[in-house]
Amino acid sequence: MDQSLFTYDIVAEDPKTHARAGILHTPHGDIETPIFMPVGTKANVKGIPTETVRALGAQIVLANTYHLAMRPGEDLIDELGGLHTFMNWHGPILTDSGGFQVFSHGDAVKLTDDGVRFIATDYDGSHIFWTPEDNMAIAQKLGSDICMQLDQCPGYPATRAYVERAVELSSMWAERCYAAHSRPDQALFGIVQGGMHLDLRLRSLRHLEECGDFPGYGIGGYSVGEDHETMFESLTPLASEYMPKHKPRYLMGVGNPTTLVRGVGIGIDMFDCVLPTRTGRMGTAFSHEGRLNFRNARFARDAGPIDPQCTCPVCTGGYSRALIRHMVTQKEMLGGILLSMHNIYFLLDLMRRARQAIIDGRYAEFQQEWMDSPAAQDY
Ligand code: PRF
Ligand code: ZN
Repeated sequence: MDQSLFTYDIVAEDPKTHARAGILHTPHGDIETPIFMPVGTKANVKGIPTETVRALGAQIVLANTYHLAMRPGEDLIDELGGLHTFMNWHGPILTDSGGFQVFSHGDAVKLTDDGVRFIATDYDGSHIFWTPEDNMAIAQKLGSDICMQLDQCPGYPATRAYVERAVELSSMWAERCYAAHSRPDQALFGIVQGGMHLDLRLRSLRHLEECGDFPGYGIGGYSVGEDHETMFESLTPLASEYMPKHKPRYLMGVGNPTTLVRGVGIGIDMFDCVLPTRTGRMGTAFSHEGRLNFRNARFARDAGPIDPQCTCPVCTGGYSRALIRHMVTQKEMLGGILLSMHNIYFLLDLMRRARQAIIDGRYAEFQQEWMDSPAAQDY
C-alpha cells in the first residue's frame, strides 16, 4: 500500500472526552470523521440510488467481499472496471472481509488454521474454502479503497477459551493478509477481536501492531448479543487508552444512535450498520423522540413529517406520517425506501453534528444533551 494515499489527520480533539475529529484521505476522496458508513452489502444500499445516498451526505459506503465473490463474482466486477464503476459510486468504498459471515453462518462454517470453509447456504449451497490469501486476492480485484483482514468474530456468550482461539486465528490471518496485500491504492485494516475480555483485546491489538503498520483498525466482535454496558466495559479502555492515536478506529457493525454518540466520546471514528436500512424496510424510523413504528395506528391521521426536527429530503419534502404509515401497512415499497433514506440521514447528520461539537470543544455537552433526550432512551 502507498501510505501517502491514506493519511489520517486529526483536526480537533475534545477537551473533556476522548472524541476527535479527523480527515481520512483515500484515492476516491476524503472522509470527515467521526462518520457513519451506509451498508451496501451486495453492491447497493438497499432501495436507494447512489445519487440519493450521496445527496443524503454519505461520504463512504460499505460492500461485502463474501457476498460479491458469491454473486456476481470478483472477476465479473473486475472485467467491468472494478467495484466503483460497477456500483456507480465514485466515492470511497470499504469492503468487509467475510469475517462476519463466519459468525452469522454458524454451523455452515468450518474453521481451520489455514482458512474458512463456507457452505454457501444463502446461494447455491456450494462449499468454498477461503484462505486469508484468497480473501485478499478477491478484495484486491474488487478494488475498494479500504479492505478488512479475514478474521473470526466469536458470538456472545462464548467461553474464554473459544474467544482466545478466535484471537489466535485472527492474528495468524492478519499476518497472512498483511503479507498477501500489495495493491498500492487500497488500504488494509487489521481487526481487533477478543470478545468482552480486555486482556484478550489488548493481546489482539499487540499482535496487529507487531505484524506491521496497518493504516487503520477495525474493532470487531461487539454487538453480537451482549448488552450495552457489557460492551462498553472493555471497549471504553480499549478505544480511549490503548488504540494508537494517529490511526482511524472503526467499530464494526454498530449503528444504534446512542452507541454512536457514546462511541465517539471514547474515541471511535468510524461506524457501519444495516440498522437504518433494515429497520426502515420493516417500518421503523429513528427520531428525536426515539424509535417510531409506522405500523402503529397512531400515525393514521398524522399530517406531520416523520421527525419535525429532521432536515432530510423526506421530512422536508412533504411526506406525511400518515402517508408513510399507509405505505408501510400496504407493503408499498416506497414506504421502506423513504424510511431507509430518513434513517441513513439521521445517523449521518448525528455524526456531522457530533463532529462540529468536537471542533467547537463541546462534545461532552453534546453527548450529555443526547443522553438526556427521549431519543437516547430506547437503545
Ligand atoms: N468482523 C468483521 N466484520 C464485522 C464484525 C466482525 O467482528 C462485526 C461485529 N459486530 C460486524 N461486522 N469482519
Ligand atoms: Zn427525516
